[in-house]
Amino acid sequence: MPPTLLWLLLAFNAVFAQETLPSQDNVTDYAPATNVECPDLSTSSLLREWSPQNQTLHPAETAYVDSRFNTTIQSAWNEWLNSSALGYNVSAFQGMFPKVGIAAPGGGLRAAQYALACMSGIDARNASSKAAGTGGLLQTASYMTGLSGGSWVLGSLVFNNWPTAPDLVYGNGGNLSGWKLDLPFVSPDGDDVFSENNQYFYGSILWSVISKANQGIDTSITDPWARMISYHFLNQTSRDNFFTNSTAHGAGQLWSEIPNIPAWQEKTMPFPIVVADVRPANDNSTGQLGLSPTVYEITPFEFGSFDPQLSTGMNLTYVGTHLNNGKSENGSSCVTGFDQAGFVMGSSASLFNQIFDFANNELQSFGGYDSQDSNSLVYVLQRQLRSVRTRDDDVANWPNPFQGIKSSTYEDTNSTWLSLIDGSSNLENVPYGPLFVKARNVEVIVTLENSADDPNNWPNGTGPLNTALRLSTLLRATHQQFPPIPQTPDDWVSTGVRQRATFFGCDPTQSPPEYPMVILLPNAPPINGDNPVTNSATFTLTYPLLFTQLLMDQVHSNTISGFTPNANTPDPNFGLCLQCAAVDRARLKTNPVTPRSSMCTQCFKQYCYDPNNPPSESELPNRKLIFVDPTPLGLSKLTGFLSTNKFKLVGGLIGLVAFIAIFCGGLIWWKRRQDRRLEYEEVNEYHDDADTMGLWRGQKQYSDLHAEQYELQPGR
Ligand SMILES: *[C@@H]1O[C@H](CO)[C@@H](O)[C@H](O)[C@H]1NC(C)=O
Ligand SMILES: *[C@@H]1O[C@H](CO)[C@@H](O)[C@H](O)[C@H]1NC(C)=O
Ligand SMILES: *[C@@H]1O[C@H](CO)[C@@H](O)[C@H](O)[C@H]1NC(C)=O
Ligand SMILES: *[C@@H]1O[C@H](CO)[C@@H](O)[C@H](O)[C@H]1NC(C)=O
Ligand SMILES: *[C@@H]1O[C@H](CO)[C@@H](O)[C@H](O)[C@H]1NC(C)=O
Ligand SMILES: *[C@@H]1O[C@H](CO)[C@@H](O)[C@H](O)[C@H]1NC(C)=O
Ligand SMILES: *[C@@H]1O[C@H](CO)[C@@H](O)[C@H](O)[C@H]1NC(C)=O
Ligand SMILES: *[C@@H]1O[C@H](CO)[C@@H](O)[C@H](O)[C@H]1NC(C)=O
Ligand SMILES: *[C@@H]1O[C@H](CO)[C@@H](O)[C@H](O)[C@H]1NC(C)=O
Ligand SMILES: *[C@@H]1O[C@H](CO)[C@@H](O)[C@H](O)[C@H]1NC(C)=O
Ligand SMILES: *[C@@H]1O[C@H](CO)[C@@H](O)[C@H](O)[C@H]1NC(C)=O
Ligand SMILES: CC(=O)N[C@H]1CO[C@H](CO)[C@@H](O)[C@@H]1O
Repeated sequence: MPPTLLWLLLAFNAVFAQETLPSQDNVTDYAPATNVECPDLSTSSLLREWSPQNQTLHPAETAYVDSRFNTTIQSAWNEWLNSSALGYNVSAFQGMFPKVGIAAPGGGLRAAQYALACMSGIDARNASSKAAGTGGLLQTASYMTGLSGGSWVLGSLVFNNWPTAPDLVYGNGGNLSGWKLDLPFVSPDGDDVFSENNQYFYGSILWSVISKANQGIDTSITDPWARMISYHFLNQTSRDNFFTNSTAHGAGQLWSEIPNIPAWQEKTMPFPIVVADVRPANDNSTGQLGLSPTVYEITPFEFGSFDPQLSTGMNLTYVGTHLNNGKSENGSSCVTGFDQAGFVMGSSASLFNQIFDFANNELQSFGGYDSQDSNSLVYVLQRQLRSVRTRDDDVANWPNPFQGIKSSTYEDTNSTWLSLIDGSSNLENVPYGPLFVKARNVEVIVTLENSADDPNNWPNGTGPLNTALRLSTLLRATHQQFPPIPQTPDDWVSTGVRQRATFFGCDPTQSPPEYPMVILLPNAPPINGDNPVTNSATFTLTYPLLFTQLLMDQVHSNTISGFTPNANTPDPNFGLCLQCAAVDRARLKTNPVTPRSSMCTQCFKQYCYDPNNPPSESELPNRKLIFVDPTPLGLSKLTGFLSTNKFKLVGGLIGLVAFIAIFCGGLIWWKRRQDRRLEYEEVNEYHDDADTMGLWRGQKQYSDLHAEQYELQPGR
């Protein structure tokens, strides 16, 4: 038994041994309020339904997007575009600029950092981006979507008042404390989970989750996960107060309260949307999700979907309320405060399902263990996998507000609960769906693509290809179509489009255009031939500061540089070329149509993907594909242990699984106690296990390793 894992498992006992919960703090603000008077449902509905043929946006969304477009965004375009160099008379566009959306894909902390650095490369507030001509695109965005790790950067920007990238990630010495990614998610005080500080941390997290469970709301592994995310991505947590109960650590910050944030009121932020998938109730499989289940979106106003089968939005303020046919199951009583920012981000990043599948497969594929240590590790993990699998503890539990709605088309119309899972579960790792909704009329989609598709964690088009397929089959009537792209991952690789900025959909044939312009800003090896540090593994959950700095700088440099064919130097015209791509749709709205300028025509030859004349990877020489860890001494003891034991698992994965093991045990125990109020008795069969493993057994009748150690006994 590896000592570290054992400590992790033991930590729970210590946490739960402390029975009395003092209530002097506000991490309990994580608990939703359950007995809130519902609005008068006879005059107003919490649900907004539309037909697929006649989609409507929430009026408050339209109001925000329009008024931002007419004010802030107009000046942003005028400040960004270098009209003389572009060869356009920008005034002739008469303010009919394209509507821009930005998509931040999933991929854990790599994705969050990549998206942030890439955004900094197109941010007018960054001097070098501004000088390169790329800085300014960010300010034109009407929408931004995020999924999984991409939802963390989105939520973090929004709830910290839309700061610059360096202020957000490193802190500003004032009210922003940085992401603190050098503090491990799982055990922020270091490998010794028994340390006083780690114990405080687990205690505070569990206290939050328990306060939610106390309201009678089903919790799951996503809840402690959501709380851990909040310590890094929401404000209120600094290095000084990390291990204290002196602030709420992000608890109580609600997605529906985004409109109170100053940057919203000043209209400096795009309209934020988080994407999550669902495992439908009738889907028994534990493997890959298909493309047909509903894809959900969470805006500051609604939880819902524009997928034709649902076409309904639920008032986000009341989203914890279980509705049946639009009526509260609890009469006039509703739930508020369920839409915790951390929980929204945690739901979108609820990838435990995949982790367990992955871990299970990986573990099974390791046949001959020679060390006793690895045997017991595998043994413990497998028991955890079993205990989690059957209980829906690996999903985010959302009360279904759509029960009884759209009964002829909606697959979860009979479900009381929705099992939300990671937004990438259907292989659409880029949160494109909301941006293609016809009613939103987005004309330019900027993709901060850093999906870890190939073995070196570089993207290979898997996400866009799956979205294109979903759009052209299930969503034909309700969504715009994807522009032409290489048709297989192999083609994405051989054309090189995944390794440098590429514009898709440059030459639509219809008016209005049959698809938006898609600008791809992919995670790629440094153009100068340096070793890459930006393709770290998705499950790496600790980044030493130096690592973060190198990653941010490499991404920044690639983002502002474009590429020069057959060379390792930046393209001095890339800034202008990005402007050409972003503004191109405006030409088509003038009467007569403004011809493309010669500058932009030249740019498009280099950066547009033309399916009839595809480019080649060979134009991108000397690119190094293999990740080189810039901070090898920064490895945690746990990772070190695993590498010496030759576990070829994705970095950090085991740490995460161990963490999950801890919390699942406690949560399952807690939930059962809540639900049934029965006593537990240790099963003799497991006594011996526990003894050989040296597990702590206190004076209580139960230990809290995990539920399999107990059997329900009828209450005495
Ligand atoms: C579309 O929906 C809106 C809002 O529900 C409604 O006002 C309008 O009449 C509908 N239009 C059509 C053509 O059905
Ligand atoms: C924004 O401008 C458009 C076009 O000028 C106009 O139709 C619309 O009413 C304006 N919206 C707001 C909220 O000002
Ligand atoms: C506009 O582009 C020209 C030519 O590339 C360049 O010399 C000039 O500095 C640019 N102006 C601004 C404001 O970026
Ligand atoms: C640019 O367009 C505006 C508005 O159409 C027009 O008034 C102006 O004369 C144009 N400028 C040039 C140099 O063509
Ligand atoms: C601009 O980006 C560079 C590279 O990441 C960074 O070093 C610099 O601090 C940034 N400046 C601002 C003002 O954000
Ligand atoms: C932290 O976030 C909350 C909610 O968005 C906000 O009210 C508060 O002002 C923020 N604090 C700082 C220091 O940014
Ligand atoms: C915060 O409260 C929880 C729950 O009572 C407790 O377990 C934890 O130790 C507390 N942290 C500190 C620093 O007191
Ligand atoms: C789901 O699995 C259970 C047990 O394996 C089986 O009894 C049930 O019929 C399955 N349901 C569906 C809809 O496949
Ligand atoms: C949610 O419902 C409340 C009460 O009816 C209402 O005041 C609020 O505007 C609604 N919010 C949205 C986003 O529709
Ligand atoms: C919902 O339940 C009804 C009644 O049991 C059944 O007829 C219907 O097929 C179910 N719908 C779905 C989508 O499962
Ligand atoms: C592309 O990525 C998928 C996973 O997303 C992987 O299975 C496949 O092998 C990759 N193909 C290439 C050519 O990189
Ligand atoms: C400062 C503050 O708002 N403290 C509150 C924290 O939460 C407890 C109850 O959970 C309240 O009593 C405090 O007023």
